[in-house]
Amino acid sequence: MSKLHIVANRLPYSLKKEADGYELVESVGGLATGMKSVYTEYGGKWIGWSGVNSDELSPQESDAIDQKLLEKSCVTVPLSEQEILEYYEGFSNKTVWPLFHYFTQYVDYSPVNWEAYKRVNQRFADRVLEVAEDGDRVWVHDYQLLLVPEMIKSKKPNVTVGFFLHIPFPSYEVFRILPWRMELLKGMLGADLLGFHIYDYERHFLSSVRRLYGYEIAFNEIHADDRIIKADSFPMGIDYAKFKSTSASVMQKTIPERSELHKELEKYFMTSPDRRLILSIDRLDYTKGIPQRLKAFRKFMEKYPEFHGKVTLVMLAVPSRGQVEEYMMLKKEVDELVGNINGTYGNINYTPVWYFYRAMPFENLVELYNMSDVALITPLRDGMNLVAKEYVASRGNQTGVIVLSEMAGVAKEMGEAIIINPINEDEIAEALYRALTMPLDEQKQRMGYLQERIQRYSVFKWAGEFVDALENVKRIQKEFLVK
Ligand code: GDG
Repeated sequence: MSKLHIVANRLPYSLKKEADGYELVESVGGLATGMKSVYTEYGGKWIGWSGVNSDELSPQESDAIDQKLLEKSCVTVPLSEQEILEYYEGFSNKTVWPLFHYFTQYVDYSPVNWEAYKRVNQRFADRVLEVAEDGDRVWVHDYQLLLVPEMIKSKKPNVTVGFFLHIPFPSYEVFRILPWRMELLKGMLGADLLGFHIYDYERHFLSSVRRLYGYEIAFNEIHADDRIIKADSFPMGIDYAKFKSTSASVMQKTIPERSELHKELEKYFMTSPDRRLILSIDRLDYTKGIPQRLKAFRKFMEKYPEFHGKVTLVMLAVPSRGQVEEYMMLKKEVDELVGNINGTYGNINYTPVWYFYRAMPFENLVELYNMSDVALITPLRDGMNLVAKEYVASRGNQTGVIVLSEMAGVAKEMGEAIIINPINEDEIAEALYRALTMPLDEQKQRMGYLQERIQRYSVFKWAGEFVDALENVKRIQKEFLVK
């Protein structure tokens, strides 16, 4: 049977330093969950970085780690401190990330980082070429590895390559700004199948291919010289059953068994039957629209004094890329806004914004999903946004309302949410009012539809469909050659 290998910047395990060496810690992220089911089923390897700076490892430590990971079918790509700085924090996160999210003012055009990006992409591709045999399939993930598909294809044309982009692909007018636009597209076009979360990103990609390479495009097939390449949209799902069952089990716990957070939340609701909770969860990233969200909440407080003392915004901001200047500035702005709102509207018994700048254990996350009346999700740009889907899966009693940015890929699947423009503070304030006063029957009806839809297209289904589509491309390519 032909194998299927996964390539991603990170492996599905991270390393934890213990007294007697490094321990593997299983990653619980959406990608790891979905992909594990795939690469283990098809007997392949997962190729990626372990998350550790290779300069800090002795050759013996490095060998021991590689061996441990190989037992889990993982192949490591080592990265030195300099490479982490230039390839990962540099070109990936200071060039591609802001550009693809339309933050052109933040884009860093460093040729040194570009050179490092090419070198490190080549190293990933070389590792793939060591393990992939003719007839195998390789599925490459995300914006850190845009050059890898072509680097594989040019050496092993009989390996079928799939690529999935987890972030938006920007419009041609934005993409063309990049001095290395031709090289990036060439890298992506090494794939036989290119996947995007939604049709808009696929369409932007095809338009860039047409304009920059002049290839003929028939519907979603690119006729690139002697090859057929397909682009399609695959909206990523979640492990729905896991959120649903964890949510049910945390709520069934007896009082002494409950987490501290759970007990605190219960205390909050017990003080008055009118108490409401609004939830906001994301990495602290400028694409997520966090300051705009806080300003909209402030506006809501200003306009609707009857909610003072009754509504709290729980804001979980997970630290991210803290060494990058724009992220430090964002942190400062968020800290100040939270202080301003709490200073203005809080009192000894009431704090309008509960702000957590840290990651929480999975169980606490699900408790927050389960116990919040409203999910406030307002990114300025977001490839998909899995938080919205996780909130839906965790709503055991089918109540709850989502206020959702039209700029998130997930908005295409969630017509039942209250859709807003994330820059429009007045609109968000009104949406919050509408969400907090929505009759329970209407909430249940909307949530019922959402649950049905999100449950159907889980992360497993998503991965399965991508793999099937990869097979299908092989067939189309063969037919094309016969003609
Ligand atoms: C990229 C794209 C696209 C968050 N806080 C905690 C925690 N999380 C988990 C959530 C969710 C994940 O992190 C965040 O996923 P998102 O989809 O919202 O966003 P990105 O990290 O930006 O991911 C995005 C995604 O790729 C997939 O293609 O949807 O658009 O930007 O799963 O649950 N998990 C735990 N504690 C926390 O405090 N345990």
